[in-house]
Amino acid sequence: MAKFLLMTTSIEDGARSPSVQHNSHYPIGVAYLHSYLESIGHRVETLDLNDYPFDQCRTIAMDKIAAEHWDIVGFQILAFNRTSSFRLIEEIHQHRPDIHLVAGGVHATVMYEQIVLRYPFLTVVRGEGEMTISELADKWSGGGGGYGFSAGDWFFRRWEACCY
Ligand code: B12
Repeated sequence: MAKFLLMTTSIEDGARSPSVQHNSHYPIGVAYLHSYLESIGHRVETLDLNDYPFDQCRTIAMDKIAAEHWDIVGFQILAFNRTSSFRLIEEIHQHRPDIHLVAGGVHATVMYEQIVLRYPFLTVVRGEGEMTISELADKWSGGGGGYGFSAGDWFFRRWEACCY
C-alpha cells in the first residue's frame, strides 16, 4: 500500500482569502480522493494550503515532505493556484526525485499538454481521479494495470497493453 500526500497550494496574491479558513473552501475533490484511497487501504494525508501566503505554504509543505516517507505526492491544480503548485513541484522534484508527483484538478485537466511538456517527470490525471490515481499507485508498486495520462505519452494508455 502506498503513502500519499495530497495538497492544494496557495491561491495567488490578490485573490486569496485574507485569513486562513479551513471550513469555507475545503477542496472537495481532494477530499474525494483522500476518502477513496483510504477506503482501499492506502495511507493518506491532505494539506489544504489555499489560504496561506506562498512562503508559509512552502514551509508547511516542504517540512511535511522532509519529515516522513512519501511514495506519491498529488496536487490539485486550479487556475488560481497553478503558480504555487508548479513552484513546489519543481522544488520537490529537485530534492526528492524518488517521489512520484501527480497533478489533477480543473486546470490540469484542461492544460495537460502544456504541463507535461514543461514537466516530463510529472504525471497528469485528467477528470475524476479516484480510479486513475489508485491504478497509478498499483503500477508504481509493481502491481496490476490501469489507466493514466503519463508524461511524454500523448494518449490515455493502459499500462499492460497500450491502446489509443
Ligand atoms: C462546488 C464548487 C465550489 C464550492 C466548493 C469548492 C471547493 N473548494 O471544493 C465553492 C462555492 C466554495 C467554490 C468556490 C470557488 N470556486 Co468553485 N466550483 C465548484 C464546482 C461547481 C464543483 C467543484 C466540485 O466540487 N466538483 C466535484 C469534485 C469531486 O470534483 P473536482 O474538484 O474537480 O475533483 C476531481 C477531479 O478534478 C480530480 N482531482 C482534483 N484534484 C486532484 C488531484 C490529483 C492529484 C488527482 C490525481 C486528481 C484530482 O479528482 C477529483 C475527484 O474526482 C466547480 C465547477 C465544476 N463543475 O467542477 C467550480 C470551480 C472549480 N470553481 C471555480 C472558482 C473560480 C471558484 C472560486 C475562485 C470562486 C471565487 N471567485 O471565489 C472559489 C475558490 C474557492 C476554493 N479555494 O476552492 C472554477 C475554477 C476555475 C479554474 N480554472 O481553476 C470552477 C471550475 C468553476 C468555473 N467553471 O469557473 N466552488
